[in-house]
Amino acid sequence: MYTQSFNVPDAPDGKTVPLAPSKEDAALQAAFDTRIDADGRIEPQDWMPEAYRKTLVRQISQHAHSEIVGMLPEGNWISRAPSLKRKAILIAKVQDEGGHGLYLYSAAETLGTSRDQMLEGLHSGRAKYSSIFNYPTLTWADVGVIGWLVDGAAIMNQIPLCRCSYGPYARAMVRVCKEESFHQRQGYEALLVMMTGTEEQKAMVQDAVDRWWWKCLAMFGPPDADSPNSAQGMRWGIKRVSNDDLRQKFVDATVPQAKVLGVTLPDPDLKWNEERQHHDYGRIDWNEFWETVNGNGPCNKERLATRVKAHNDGQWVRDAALAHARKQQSRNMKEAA
Ligand code: BYC
Repeated sequence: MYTQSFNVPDAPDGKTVPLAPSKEDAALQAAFDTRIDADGRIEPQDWMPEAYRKTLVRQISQHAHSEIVGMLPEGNWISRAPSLKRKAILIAKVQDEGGHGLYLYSAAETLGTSRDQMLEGLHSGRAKYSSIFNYPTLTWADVGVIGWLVDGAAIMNQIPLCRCSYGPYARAMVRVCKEESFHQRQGYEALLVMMTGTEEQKAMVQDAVDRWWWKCLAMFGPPDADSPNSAQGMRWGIKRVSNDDLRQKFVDATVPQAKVLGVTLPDPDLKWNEERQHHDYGRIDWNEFWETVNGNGPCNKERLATRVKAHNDGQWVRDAALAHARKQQSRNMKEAA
């Protein structure tokens, strides 16, 4: 059976072969459950159930892929940034996203998967990455809106991951979140400046908000009732807050920010609900979300092609780094001999 880059042995009739748990496995499982129930951390050398390992590799590798594919829509604007200051900020941000990908691939590697395997999943189109990066960045205001809303949504989702039960993922997320916070602020600040500009600039910001708002709400994943991985992910302390609860937190946090900025969020049903003490919001287009997740969004093919080309073009760098490491190793061995 194929499940997001993994092969599990199939029985001849196509059903997965269940392995009978040994006594030792049962004791290890009990120790694992006790640690999870006590809100403890699992480290790479610890025993863990195969399903826990696979869930983590699935989530962390998808997350890593999102970071490096996320470099592309904004990277397109580096050469067109409106000033040296904005260009320097954008270069730093895009570089940070590359770094996040590296921390996350490293965290996933501690679970026994290789970077090559993960990248093969991405480049062949089998692995998922965040839906949000399959939309075009049409104007400079999109760069600001990605910082404000996309990174804002990412922070909302990622802060609870700093408390994930798997140690290397949780630790990687601490640094990622600090950097995402700068990303969100730089985006909001760029938009604030545009909103003090000409009518044309203000319209550009509003247009970008109109195009990105609903896509950002979908980023949190399907509604809890349609989220096959949520219950187990939360039981294991990988996910700490559900997709719908994070989405609600994001809406509640963003409404006042939009007011300060002077933009309208494109949802006629968006209003404060006194009883719930939260904002109500309209219906998300889940058909469009699934189309995009399944490879048919506006930019899926373009993003993947750019990513594969960048990887292939970088082959000589990997070859050179490897040759250098081999030379150094043999020199060290000669010196030690
Ligand atoms: N896009 O059962 P569910 C960033 C998939 S990087 C695509 O709820 P789960 C940034 C999901 O994978 C942002 N697919 O799953 C970077 C699952 O499919 P599989 C990335 C999505 O795992 C650069 C199926 O739908 N952040 O912000 O419990 C520049 C059912 O979903 C999406 C992370 O990756 C989506 N939006 O929850 C700027 C955070 N949503 O795997 C910004 C870490 C769902 O069963 N990941 N799917 O085939 C998570 O927190 C969780 O994996 C999710 C989904 C909340 C995304």
